[in-house]
Amino acid sequence: MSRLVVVSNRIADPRKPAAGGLAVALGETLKKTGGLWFGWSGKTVPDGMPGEGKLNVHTAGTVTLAELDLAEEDVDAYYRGYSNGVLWPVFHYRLDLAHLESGYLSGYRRVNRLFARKLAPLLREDDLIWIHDYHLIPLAAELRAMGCANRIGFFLHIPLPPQQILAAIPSHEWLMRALFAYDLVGFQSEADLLNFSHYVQAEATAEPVGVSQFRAFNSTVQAGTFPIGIDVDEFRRLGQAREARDTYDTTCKEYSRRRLLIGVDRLDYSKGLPQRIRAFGELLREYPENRHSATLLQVASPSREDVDAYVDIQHELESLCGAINGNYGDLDWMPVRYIHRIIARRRLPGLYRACDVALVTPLRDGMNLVAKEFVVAQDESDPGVLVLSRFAGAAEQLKDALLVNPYDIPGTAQAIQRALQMPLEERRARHAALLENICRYDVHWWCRQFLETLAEIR
Ligand code: ADQ
Repeated sequence: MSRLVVVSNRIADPRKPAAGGLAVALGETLKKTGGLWFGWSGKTVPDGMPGEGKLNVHTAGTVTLAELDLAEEDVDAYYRGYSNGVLWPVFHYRLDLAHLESGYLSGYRRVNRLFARKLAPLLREDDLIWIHDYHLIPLAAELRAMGCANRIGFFLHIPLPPQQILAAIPSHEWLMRALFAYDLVGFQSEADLLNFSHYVQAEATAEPVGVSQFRAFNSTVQAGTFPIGIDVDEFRRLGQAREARDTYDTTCKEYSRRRLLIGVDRLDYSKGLPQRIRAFGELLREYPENRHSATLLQVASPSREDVDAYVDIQHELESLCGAINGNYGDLDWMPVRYIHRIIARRRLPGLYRACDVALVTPLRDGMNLVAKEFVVAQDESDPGVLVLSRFAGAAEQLKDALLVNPYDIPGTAQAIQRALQMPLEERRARHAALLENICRYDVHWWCRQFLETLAEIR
């Protein structure tokens, strides 16, 4: 079995309890193969020179963690600038928020080259390399330029937009050509793969040569869909532990005579939070029986607060919640509880279980794991209902959720009303179907599926 080398923007120590499903799943394979995890430490070197970085290598059990400190100027251009100011908005279909005219590209290339330079000496001939996400698209091309002949796979955690949107990035051809340096490219959904296929046909005057093999830029690449899942067993274990049970008890007690709806997200403009709050307001307006009865608990964790668009969405959300509470709230009832904070992972299953409805309504999302976590946390004999955006990658798998168009505010309000009134039998049937899919395609399946496909490519 080859050693696995994982490269991602940030590293999570797989031994720490706060590590999510991804770290746990990758950690298992890394442990088995005595693997290496390489990424940015999240720290900057004071007065560091652009393109230079300090590498710290340490071991955690059988796994080696290699963390790179970066120069402040590089973090500005590579991370805040190009990754989060250009690629994130464009890949989430938001050209209006993208800083396309910026000069961040050179910093993005510089840091990818630095990653390659620091990683190359640590590599062995038969290592299997797995690179993650939009921060590192050109990394394989940089490694190839240094003579690396290893098998290299890439997984995109966020959506790939249609060709007409991608083509707005001035260097889109360079970016997409870089994908052809990989042996395998994985997407979250069929929609993303289709967009890739269209891009290749439209831009590269080339035909796909087979179901999953694409030819362009004088080379071929295998691409497929590998929808990411959650660690179901780990999440169930968390749900049985004391902290989750306490959270369940206190939440049930606090809202004893009320219906509870929940949203849990990073505070990001892709998550459709203002539209969701408006839909909840519409619910109270259109279906007055929910006044004094339904409460929306929205937890939004702080994210990328040094990027303007994120500050704007925060203000918009605060004012929307304030307006609804002002209009409909009463001495003994607040319609929206908005919490701008991260909730400890150990408490999440208890919180989800105490809620009647989850609102997972992103405008665009690679997958969305909250949808899957909510389903797993439910009591099977009396489960809550998932209202899910059709624009989340998860919608391709979770067809038994109530699928909504988050831009359609009255339509979403109607779906929420339906969720609140759904008879027990229908709730159970939908929940069972969702759970079956989520258990079958869990994060371990995803990890195995990708790595086996990569290892078998000729
Ligand atoms: P994210 O955009 O970060 O990830 P998502 O999949 O929704 O989104 O959530 C990741 C995790 O963060 C979940 O486990 C969730 O429980 C946790 N989380 C979110 N908000 C939280 C809060 N306020 N408090 C506590 N925990 C919170 C990217 C892509 C997604 C894709 C993942 C994995 O954008 O589409 O599903 O990667 O590939």
